[in-house]
Amino acid sequence: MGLLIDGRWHDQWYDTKSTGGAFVRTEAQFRDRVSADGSTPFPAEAGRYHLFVSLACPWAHRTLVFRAIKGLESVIGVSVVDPLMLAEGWTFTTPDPITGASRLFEVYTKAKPDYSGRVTVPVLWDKATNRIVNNESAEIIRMLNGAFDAFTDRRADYCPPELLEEIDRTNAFVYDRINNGVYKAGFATAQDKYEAAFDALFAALDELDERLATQRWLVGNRLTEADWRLFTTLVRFDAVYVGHFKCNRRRIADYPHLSGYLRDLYQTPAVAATVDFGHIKRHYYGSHPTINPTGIVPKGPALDLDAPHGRDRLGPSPA
Ligand SMILES: N[C@@H](CCC(=O)N[C@@H](CS)C(=O)NCC(=O)O)C(=O)O
Repeated sequence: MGLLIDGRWHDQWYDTKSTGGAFVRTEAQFRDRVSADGSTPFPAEAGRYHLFVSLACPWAHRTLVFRAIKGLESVIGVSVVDPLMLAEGWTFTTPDPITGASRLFEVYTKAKPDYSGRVTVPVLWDKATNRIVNNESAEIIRMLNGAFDAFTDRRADYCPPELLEEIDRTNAFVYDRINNGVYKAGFATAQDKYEAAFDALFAALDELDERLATQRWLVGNRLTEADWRLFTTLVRFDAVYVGHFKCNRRRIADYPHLSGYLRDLYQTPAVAATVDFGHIKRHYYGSHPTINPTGIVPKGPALDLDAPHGRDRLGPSPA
């Protein structure tokens, strides 16, 4: 775990001292866009763009879900980093064939030799210019949703304009309380910061469970981006966040509606193949020695995400 300063790697853990024990996520720095109409320096093309992901990371997982549900597997390539993130940050088990890098920070310095900041996944890479287009998952999934429709027959729009405002509002709530909420609980180094994140997280899960009692999806009674952004946290919850991040008031399996909702999303065509519990568990339990010094990976829990979800009666199935 570390970061680049003026293009040089420094091995250091997150600084929570300056924030009284609270974990504060930093902003991604590469924020360009791929455009369908060529209005940006990165026009949509088949075979030109490449994703660097960890199968463990919930933010990177969003981009894999969108690549899968939009049928872009042959349009956008993927390199997967090793599950463990230790002294050199994310590394490749064997050198990456696209860039020749053996550590993800080399991909960042190839794009920007004097880069300063965290070296995070996901990364959307442009093979034509050897540049990073974007390293913010929220923006990458918007591009995958809309910019590559000329290259796929799966053109469902997960951010329809008439629902955008409500999607953005739901995303902001889910991001703060749930997606980032589990990290705020897990990476806190002060009891009060942990408890505040814990309370906010479970209040939000209770609220969503109630909402999902009468509707199949979070927004507008159709499957949208908001559901996928919640999915990547829910699917890790019982396997990792309950134990490793101490988010243990209850499991997703104990929620009457969130549990079926999670199975519904998991069973959407092409999605289960994006979920790798081996990587997920090895990464979290093995990469945070301050939280789990032995690195022992728990064998459980037994999960059955293929069980019937019974939610068809509440709304339309995915397009
Ligand atoms: N804003 C980023 C956050 C990505 C992120 O924090 N990824 C984590 C993995 S789950 C990471 O690469 N962390 C490495 C680090 O912070 O040094 C996004 O959503 O794309």
